[in-house]
Amino acid sequence: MLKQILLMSVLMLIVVSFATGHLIDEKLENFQYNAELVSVAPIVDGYLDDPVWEDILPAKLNQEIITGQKWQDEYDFTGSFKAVWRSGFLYVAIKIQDDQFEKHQSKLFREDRLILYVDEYHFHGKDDMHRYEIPVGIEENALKSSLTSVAWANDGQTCELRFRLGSVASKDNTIGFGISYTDVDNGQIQNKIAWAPHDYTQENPYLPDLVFTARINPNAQQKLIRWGQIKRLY
Ligand SMILES: [Ca+2]
Ligand SMILES: [Ca+2]
Ligand SMILES: [Ca+2]
Repeated sequence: MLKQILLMSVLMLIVVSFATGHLIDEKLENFQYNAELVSVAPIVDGYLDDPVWEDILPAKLNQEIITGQKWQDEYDFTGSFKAVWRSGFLYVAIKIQDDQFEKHQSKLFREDRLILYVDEYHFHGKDDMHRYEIPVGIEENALKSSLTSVAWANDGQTCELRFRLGSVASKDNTIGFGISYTDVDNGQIQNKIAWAPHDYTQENPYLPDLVFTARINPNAQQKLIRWGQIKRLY
């Protein structure tokens, strides 16, 4: 019985620390991305010409998370992402410029790659969440995980991702979300550049917030026009 009580209180402690987790880290306060609900989902083909991306604000990958310094070297790397949601899916568009792309190497650690974290239940700890390592130019479809599609275009300079999140993607809900680029130049890791606040490093166990926002009514019946159909008319 005592054992059970002890176990219960340990569990309670864990739940409480998870629940207040996002308040622990001051750097991450007021740092979030608002993913907006859209009436037409983008086509996940790697090309960012879907009309839906035009009105969406980008967030920059400009924090070096090995040193904790602000990333300044735009010749070496620049990157940004946008995100929207629709019908239980989160869509992410990524733009990358790298002075030296390292693709299709025999070893993953020699490849330029994106690292994404998705914490659907907003625990804000990196230990128990989905982590995706996506080498530049490597496409995936129908993955077993919640990341269902990965598509690249423009020689690895643009990428689109689709996550199946079900009811987690609903108005005003918040998830933990991390995105960074591991820049390998000359066969060696040079930098890890993330979307993160100033002073943030990879040792930080907490993730920034991504909030599902909706200016349009998520339940209104929308006439679904796929951008792919529009594209074929041109
Ligand atoms: Ca597209
Ligand atoms: Ca580079
Ligand atoms: Ca590189």
